Amino acid sequence: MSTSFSSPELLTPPLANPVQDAVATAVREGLSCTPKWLPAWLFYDAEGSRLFERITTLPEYYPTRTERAIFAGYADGIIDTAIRTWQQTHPGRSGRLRILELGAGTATKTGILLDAAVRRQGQTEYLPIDVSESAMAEACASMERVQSGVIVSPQVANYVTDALEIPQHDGPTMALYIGSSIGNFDPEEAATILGNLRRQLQPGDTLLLGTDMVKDRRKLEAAYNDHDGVTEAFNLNLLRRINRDLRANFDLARYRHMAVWNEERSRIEMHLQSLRDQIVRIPALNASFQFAKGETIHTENSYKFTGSSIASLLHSASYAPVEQWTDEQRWFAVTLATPE
Ligand code: AVI
Repeated sequence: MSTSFSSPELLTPPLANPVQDAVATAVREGLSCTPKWLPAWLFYDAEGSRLFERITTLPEYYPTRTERAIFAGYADGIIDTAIRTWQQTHPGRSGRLRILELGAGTATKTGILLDAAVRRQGQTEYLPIDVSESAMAEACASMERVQSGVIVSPQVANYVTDALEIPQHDGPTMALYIGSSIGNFDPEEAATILGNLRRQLQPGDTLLLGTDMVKDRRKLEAAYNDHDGVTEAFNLNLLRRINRDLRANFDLARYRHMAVWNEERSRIEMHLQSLRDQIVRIPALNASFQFAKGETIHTENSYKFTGSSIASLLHSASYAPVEQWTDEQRWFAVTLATPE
């Protein structure tokens, strides 16, 4: 059961900034639903971003290192195929490949592809697009420090909610959406994000999509229930963030982290489960929310893919697959696709 009720006697001053406004709207909406849920972007305050970086290095969390190994093994082939795809629609023309990325990349992963592009053509332009100005500044600084021959042109924009505007270019563009970030969206939202990007791409341009694949349940669940409790801390940090941003009084000791494989929907679901009946006050919303013992807040979906679900996602956003690279166990796939 969930109830929210307002307490007019506790009117508090308005929130300080647009991020807090967005947090307030999301929390009010999500905690008023049955079942309760919160959007996964709320994870990524400074502490949440730090915890996510730690997750990517955990022994149980195989996606980051598996994707990185695919890039390390096939970067030259990926760059070659992207250029060849463009040349097939522009016979006799040449032009430098530029690399665009949805989200601010890391030098350790995106850097492998940038290096391969620089090896092939001397220099390359890199256009990261991210909603967070600070994440972008950090990413650009590290990228320019490590990569010679890379010209970084960052753009701050919300590619999930807003249409994109990419500067014109006389040559191929390869757009990266890697790290299985697409997996954190429902299939309809995922098709919208790829469709918005698709409208900015020219014939012969390419999308490089990184997707985590369906595999043994134990392997999947272990990746989200690590031994050191880093994913648990990442999940619970959401409540700490709400306490800070909205002056709420969540007691973190009264919730437990849960991550389970939902086979029917092909996704890992993360939840925070209330360990007792309790009421949480959120003064910035003038509201209280009731939790029954055992009730959960659904905090994240992480979809896992098969060859055919990748093909149908691409098709739903009007892309045709060109080539795919995977690791030996087929735990992770990197697919190059072009506008249909
Ligand atoms: C960012 N994203 C692809 C991660 C994932 O695996 O879905 C976020 C994450 N959540 C818990 N662990 C990692």
